[in-house]
Amino acid sequence: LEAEAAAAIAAAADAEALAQVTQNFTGKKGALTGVMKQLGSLTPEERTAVGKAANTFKAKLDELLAAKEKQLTESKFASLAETEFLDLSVTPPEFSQVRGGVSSGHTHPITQTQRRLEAIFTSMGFSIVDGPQVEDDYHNFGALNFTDDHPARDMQDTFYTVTGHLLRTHTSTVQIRALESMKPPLRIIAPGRVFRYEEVDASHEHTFYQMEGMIIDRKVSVGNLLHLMQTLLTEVFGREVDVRLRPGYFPFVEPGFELDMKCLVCNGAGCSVCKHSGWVEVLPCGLVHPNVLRSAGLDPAEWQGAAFGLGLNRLVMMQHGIEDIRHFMAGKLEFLRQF
Ligand code: FA5
Repeated sequence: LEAEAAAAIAAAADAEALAQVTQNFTGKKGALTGVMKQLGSLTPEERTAVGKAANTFKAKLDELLAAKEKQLTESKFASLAETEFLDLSVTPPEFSQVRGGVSSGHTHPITQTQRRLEAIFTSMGFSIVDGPQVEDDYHNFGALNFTDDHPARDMQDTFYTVTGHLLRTHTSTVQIRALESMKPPLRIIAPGRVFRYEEVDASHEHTFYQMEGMIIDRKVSVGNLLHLMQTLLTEVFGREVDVRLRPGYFPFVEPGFELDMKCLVCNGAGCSVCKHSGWVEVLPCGLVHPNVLRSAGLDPAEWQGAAFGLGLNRLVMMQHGIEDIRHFMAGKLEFLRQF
């Protein structure tokens, strides 16, 4: 029996074959099991002798099985190493098509436009300032002349945290932060991420980007504001674009305006981005409200301000003819590689 077992084990080519061999000897109907079953019908002396022999055989069998199993595992890994090793010096075919074989990443289309705008505004003497994304009611609303029961609070549906803070709904919070930390005259831009509890569709995201701009000086007019916005749009589009200016209401500006752009996704013909109106809201703006200046400790008789709040996602959509705002955060390389 021992020679038979040794031959069967040696012949087993893989783990399944080895399991079968084990079964053949020690399974329910196995050869060794058969021997053990007969022990009861033997004389006590025979039983001792056969029992002992059976135990020795079992020990030998286990030893052979274990050795074979080890050998099979080792040779399996050896062949895996042959067939499945990774040559890290090889350029994957998918990437070799990009930029002549060298794959390099690039910034997100929103970041690209943001950086261009930062360059043009810093060249005009603006500083880039930042503010927290988790804000308090005072910086998002109170200091911006929204009273507690102001209906305009509902214009921007807000995510609140359990600690009573909120996710800023606009970059206008940074107007207040800048007024707290800088001395006028000042010129700032504040690009950044904002959040609204919003039903998502082709032109609305819950998480999007704005770029705030503000100038505070002794004499600031609507003319200054229009010039700034014209510069901004010409820089991004490289040509004059069709815009329309309407009165707009925001508690922190007086007067306030909405600047709309002719929709460049459909060329004004009507699509889901412009809600079939042919126009897209991109640049609300106005002169800083005296109450905002006062709450920052500035005398409105001495200081004036102008501010705008650019919707960066929508601007970039107009720039590249992007038909759905959801592409920006979808993380799809097919989309991102186009820019
Ligand atoms: C504001 O957020 C004001 N803080 C803007 C402002 C600043 C006015 C300074 C006056 C002075 P509004 O809620 O309209 O305004 O948003 C500004 C822009 O952000 C919109 O024109 C639009 O382009 C963009 N926007 C608003 N909601 C969304 C959204 N859910 N998804 C994508 N873009 C949005």
